[in-house]
Amino acid sequence: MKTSRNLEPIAALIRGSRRIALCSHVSPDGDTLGSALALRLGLLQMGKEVEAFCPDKTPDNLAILPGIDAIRHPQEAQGRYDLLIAVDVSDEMRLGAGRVLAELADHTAQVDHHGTNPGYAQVNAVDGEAAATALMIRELLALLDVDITSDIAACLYTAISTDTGNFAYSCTTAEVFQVMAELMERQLPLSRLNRQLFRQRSKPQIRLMARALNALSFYEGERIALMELTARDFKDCGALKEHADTLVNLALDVEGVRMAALLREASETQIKISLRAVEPDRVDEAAQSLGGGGHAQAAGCTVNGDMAAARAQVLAALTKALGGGRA
Ligand SMILES: [Mn+2]
Repeated sequence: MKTSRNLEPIAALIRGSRRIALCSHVSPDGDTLGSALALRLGLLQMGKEVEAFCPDKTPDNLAILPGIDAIRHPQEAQGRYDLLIAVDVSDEMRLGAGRVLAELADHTAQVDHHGTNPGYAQVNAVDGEAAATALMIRELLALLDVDITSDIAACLYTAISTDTGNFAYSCTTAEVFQVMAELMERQLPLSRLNRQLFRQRSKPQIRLMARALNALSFYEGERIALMELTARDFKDCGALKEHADTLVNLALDVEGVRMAALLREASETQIKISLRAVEPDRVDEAAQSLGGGGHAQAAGCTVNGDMAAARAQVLAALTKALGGGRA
C-alpha cells in the first residue's frame, strides 16, 4: 500500500471529529460518489455522525450505490461540522454549491487524485498518480481500521471501474488490481454491478443510439467521423440530453477513424459538439479554436448557428488538427 499520500493527518482529524460532512464535485461521476459513499459507510461504522453532500443531481446509472439516497444538496446542511472532507474535487470551483460547507466546518480536508489540484483545503491529500480517488479512500479506511463490508466494496468498485474506463484506460495500475482482489474477497457482486454500470441502457438511450448511428458520416479519407442529433431526434426517442453522453465513442470506435464528433442541437441557435480522438491525434486545440476546451483526446464546445454551419466549422477545425498530427 502507498504511504506518500498524506492520509494520516486526515485520519487524525477524523478520529478527533464527531460531526463530519463529505462533499462530491459538480456533474458527479462514479469516483466522486462511490468514494464519498464508501467513506460515509466507514465513518458510520466508527460511530461518527456523517452527512454526504452533492451539488448536482446524481446520474441514474449510479442509483445502485449503497447509501446514494442519503446524499443531500449542500443547501440542506444544518448546524456546524467539525470537519468537511471534499472527495475527488480537483479545485474549489468544482465544489459548486458545496463551497458553503467550508464556512460551516471548523476544519477542511480533501482527498483527490488530480495532479492540477491547487491544495485548497487546510489538509490536502492529493496523489496525481492514483488511478481513482477511491484507491486513496481504501488506504484511508485501512488507517482507520474500518472493516470493508460488501456495501463498501460495491462503492469502491464503482468508483475504480468508472474512473479506469472499466479497467481499460492507461491510468489502470497494478494497485487497481491489488485493491480489486481485496474487494472480491468481500463478496463484491461483480457481474451484477458491471452489467448495471456498463451495459444496461434505457430504451430512450438505445433509440437515440440508433438515430446517431443512422446519421454517421465520414470525411477526410474516412479518418473523421461525424454524428448528428436534432432536437426532433431527442423528442421522438423520449431521450434526455445526458442520453447522448457516450454516443460519440461509437463513431470513434470505427476502424480507421482517428477523430470523431457528435453534434447535438441544444437550441434553435446553438449546437453542442463533443470531440474525441485516438492517440496520438488530439482535439483539444480544435475545441479551443471553436470557443471550447477539454483534454487532448476528449474535448467539447458550443457553436452558434444551425447544424449545417456547425458541421462546416467543426469539419474545418478537425481537418486542420488532422493535418497538424502525424499523417
Ligand atoms: Mn476521479
